[in-house]
Amino acid sequence: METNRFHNLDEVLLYSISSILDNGSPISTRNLETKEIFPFSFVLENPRNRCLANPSRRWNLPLALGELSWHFTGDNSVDALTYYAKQWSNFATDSKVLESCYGKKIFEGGNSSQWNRVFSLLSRDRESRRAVLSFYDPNNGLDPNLKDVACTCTIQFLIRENRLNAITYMRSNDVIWGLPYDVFFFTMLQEILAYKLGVEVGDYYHFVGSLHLYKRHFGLAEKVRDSRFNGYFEMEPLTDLELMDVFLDAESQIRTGEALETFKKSNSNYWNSLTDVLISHRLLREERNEEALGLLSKNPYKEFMI
Ligand code: 5HM
Repeated sequence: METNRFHNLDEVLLYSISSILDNGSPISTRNLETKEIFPFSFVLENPRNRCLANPSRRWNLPLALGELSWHFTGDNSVDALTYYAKQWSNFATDSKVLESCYGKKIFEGGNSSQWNRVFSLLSRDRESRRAVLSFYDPNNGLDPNLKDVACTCTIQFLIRENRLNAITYMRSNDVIWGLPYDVFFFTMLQEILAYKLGVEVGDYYHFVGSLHLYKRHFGLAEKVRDSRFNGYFEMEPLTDLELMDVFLDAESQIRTGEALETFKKSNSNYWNSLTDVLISHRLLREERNEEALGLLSKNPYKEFMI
């Protein structure tokens, strides 16, 4: 399909922000002013290029990992997210995120979870057109009083030429606080599913109804556009998926534990590098900067933390 193709998420961000700043229209909903373009789409050709490297943007890798863990543990309590970003409390009712808890929606239910059913469908019928994860619930989505309505409607997976492609549809996407973290999580889902199915990672397609920039981010957006940054960061290919649970346990212990020393690491370089990002994030919060820098010295994600 003819839609704008990009090699990495930094290119996507520059393109999205420039499009909104150049062609966006003023739109206000729920008393919040934005600039908007609609509809909007892009293709990310290498879904592993999912981390923003542009220093003008100061993207938060620990938050992306915190959200990944929150989704994979099927949690919906907001505390696990506000530890990384206070803004998440705006989405919560009685300390729960009721609609944007994507992980709970797709992983809950054991063998009959959406995730497991999508996996078995594609295992049995490789070229199926039915492998769709659904996040949007019309019963809640159309209620004008809800604080939180799922912004992501569906993700479809298609195996073509032995590559797993992912196609996301979002009704609404905030280009600063939403898009980079959404693409991070959805492309991780894509890579994890490809790994389980034993196929290559294909392209990632992102379709959005309303792509918008909030007024509070106009200055930041101009800074990013004017940076004309052309670097990027490629995450290493996923390995040792069976050890992801050790990473998820570590995330919880690092976030909630009294002492940092109590968590367990696995034997996997892939997951240990990410665990060290979370440990150093906590050390930096506690102003134990030297220890954090020591831990990060050989870490591939070091540039996101200093
Ligand atoms: O009025 P609306 O329900 O669209 O407001 C939700 C805001 O959160 C929008 O700016 C939406 O784009 C953003 N958002 C996002 O970008 C929210 C979620 C959570 O579902 C998300 N990405 N994943």
